[in-house]
Amino acid sequence: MYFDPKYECMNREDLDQLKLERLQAALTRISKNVPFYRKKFEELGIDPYDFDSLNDVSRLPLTTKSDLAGHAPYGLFAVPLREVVRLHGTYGLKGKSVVVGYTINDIHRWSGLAARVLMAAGVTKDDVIQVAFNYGLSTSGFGIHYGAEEMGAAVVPASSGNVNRQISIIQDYNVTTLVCIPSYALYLADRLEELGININALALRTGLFGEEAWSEKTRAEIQDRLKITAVDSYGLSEVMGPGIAGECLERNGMHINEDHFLAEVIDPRTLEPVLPGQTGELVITTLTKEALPLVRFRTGDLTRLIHDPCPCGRTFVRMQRIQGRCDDMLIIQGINVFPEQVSLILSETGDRIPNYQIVLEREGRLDKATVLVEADVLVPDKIKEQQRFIERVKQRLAMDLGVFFEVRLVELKSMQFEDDRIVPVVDKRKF
Ligand code: DLL
Repeated sequence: MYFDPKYECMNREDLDQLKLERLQAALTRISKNVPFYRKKFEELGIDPYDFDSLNDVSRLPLTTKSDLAGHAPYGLFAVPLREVVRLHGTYGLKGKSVVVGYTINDIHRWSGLAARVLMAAGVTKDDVIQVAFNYGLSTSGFGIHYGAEEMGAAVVPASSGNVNRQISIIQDYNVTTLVCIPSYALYLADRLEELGININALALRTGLFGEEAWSEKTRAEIQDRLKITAVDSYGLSEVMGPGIAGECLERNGMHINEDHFLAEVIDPRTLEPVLPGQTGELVITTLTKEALPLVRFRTGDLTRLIHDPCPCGRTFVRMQRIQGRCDDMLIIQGINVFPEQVSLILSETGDRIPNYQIVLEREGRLDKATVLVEADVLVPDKIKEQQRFIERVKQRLAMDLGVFFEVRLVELKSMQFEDDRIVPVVDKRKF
């Protein structure tokens, strides 16, 4: 039973007491086992053994993606590697990876939380769940997969891509629940229509979506086209993966699994907490993670917390759907991409970093990414050389980032400028 009213419907006072106790235990464990944090606590005069109020959380140090990348692969782990049973990864910064690890207890908790998110979305153990997220280093596929198994549902690990195969699986396995990025759901809907498949004859009834920004308009369209209830869910690899927050059937904000994650919203410029209910950057402290516990991790995601009671009875605070990013991270086809990755690849493929611009559009339902690169001189005898350069850049982008980019050599004047400077990213997508 993963709808766990004992926790999910706890009264605020008891919940805050539980969070405080878990935070105290986490901080003492972290201070003992992670030199990076021990040093930070000492510098800030924080005694983790004497931390007795949730109001003091804003005194704790913030953690950034760069901290994780700077200590990669295992420098921030709080357990020895022999206790780690799973590793996933995501891009750090400055060409480095972030490695995230889990003990067996972490995996059990993660599965339980992913199951909770699925159940809040109305999924039951009688459902057949098609997971069309990436499996592999990404946390997305495995996170939901284990959650689905944990709650006793039947899970089909379809993984992403190959729309016709996805459709055959939906039909042949009597799939009731689709899990993917929202733009892909609309792509599937288009393809189903093109193939003349009667949606009403399918067993689909629920969709759990996430990994990229979407809107109420997109939700309405998915629900209407696929005849399902479409529910939003949120997570990020550094903190755990999917399972951090998810909507209930009220579909008015995602309940944060507060018994395992302490959420705050800060102003990304001043780093001070915003007033209750205001929009800012979501910051998360893990309360129960063993292998890679994080203190006040800056997610880069913009949202606001909704404290009003939810008619579903869950008392966990809700976060509004993600409003955007406060850094330059792009999400293309559900994959996180930093412009600096593109610049690094361009510099490694040529002999310097050329002037370039990333252009993002929607082609049909899916994201289309193009890199415009300034061509030195478009002279006929250089055409072959330029063609080779384009192919090499395309290949590197696809292999290193997992995203297919068009690459076009253009004259500088055809790029978009603002105040005499090239706009690094022109995002024409509408969510
Ligand atoms: O996207 C984990 C996940 C998978 C969440 C499946 C939900 C469903 P990452 O690849 O590390 O992990 O990407 C994390 O994706 O910081 C957000 O910017 C974005 N993101 C995740 N969920 C949503 C959402 C997974 N529901 C980054 N709406 C996060 C908007 C989302 N953006």
